[in-house]
Amino acid sequence: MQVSQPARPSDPIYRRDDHLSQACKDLVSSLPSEEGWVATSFCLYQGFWFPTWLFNGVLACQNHFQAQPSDILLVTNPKSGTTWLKAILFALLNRAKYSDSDSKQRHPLLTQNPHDLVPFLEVKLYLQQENPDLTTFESPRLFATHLPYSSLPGSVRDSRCKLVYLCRNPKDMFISLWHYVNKRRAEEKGQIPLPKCLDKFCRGLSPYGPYWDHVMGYHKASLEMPEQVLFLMYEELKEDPRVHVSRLADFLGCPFSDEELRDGTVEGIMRMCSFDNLSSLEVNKSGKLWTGQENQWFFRRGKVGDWVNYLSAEMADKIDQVMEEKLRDSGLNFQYK
Ligand code: PAP
Repeated sequence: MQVSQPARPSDPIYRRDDHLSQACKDLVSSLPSEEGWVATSFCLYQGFWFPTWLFNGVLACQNHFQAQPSDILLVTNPKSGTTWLKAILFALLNRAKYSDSDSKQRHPLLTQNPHDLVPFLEVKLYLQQENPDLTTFESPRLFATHLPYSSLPGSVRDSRCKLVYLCRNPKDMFISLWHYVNKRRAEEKGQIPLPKCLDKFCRGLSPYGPYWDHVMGYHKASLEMPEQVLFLMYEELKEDPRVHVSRLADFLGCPFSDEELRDGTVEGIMRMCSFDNLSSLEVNKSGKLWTGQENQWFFRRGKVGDWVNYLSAEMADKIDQVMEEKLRDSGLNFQYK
């Protein structure tokens, strides 16, 4: 197993892989591996690059998660707007509970980070425990995952539960990832150089990458099974939240009533989940996740097109070209350049 840096007991879990079970160690050592972006390496598993520290969670989730038909799974490639969509889905599904002004003030999103309200399967529940007890989750259960479509636990496809996929312009996603990775690296390692990262990204070497295969897997599934998979784009959600949050509500079988459409319920959800609101809350300024990551790392700028501040024209072209080549024939194109 290739590990870029020996683990220290004080390192957070995402910089170590000494917690891996023997079965995971055996698997990982049999897989092609490459230097990771933070500390542990990436391993090519089922056609995608996974950070090795996650393998306990990935395998346990694939082996043990039993999806129910009423489950809702939020899926993203990292840095595509996961935190935002977690907040929106939570607020949407629980809107009846927090509709009057008293209960609005007790809204869980005001005091808890969206990652604590909507847990990841392989990055939390199945990483903490091999077979966690999920019976305390109320139906419809709301979970998140970054797993590629082809690597989802079999029960997800068999149960026909709902999947909501959020996709983001690859250049903004890449820049967001680069910033985030730098926060997770040990101080003495310094920043990972942007050109080095770009080169890896364009070779498909990013967490859960290749990015294009991740996106295409869910896009294809959404075309084949529109009742089961909804494909959304971060930029469209920003541009026209009313339309896309309504689409989301329709897809989940909880459409907005005429009264809700008139009384500003949709706008209220978007206000609650806005970058400005969430990032200004004390919990998101000072809190931490179970992994030790700071909640504020999930709120950087939340803008469309921020990549222009970091990528040269040549670097941007490199991403455009690889995306164009890989997505040709897929029917999917990123209008938000
Ligand atoms: P994850 O996949 O690791 O959970 P994710 O939430 O997808 O992370 O990525 C964070 C990005 O979403 C950040 O983008 P940026 O680096 O380009 O700024 C973050 O700012 C953005 N984000 C977080 N919350 C919101 C929000 N409420 N509205 C819009 N964007 C948001």
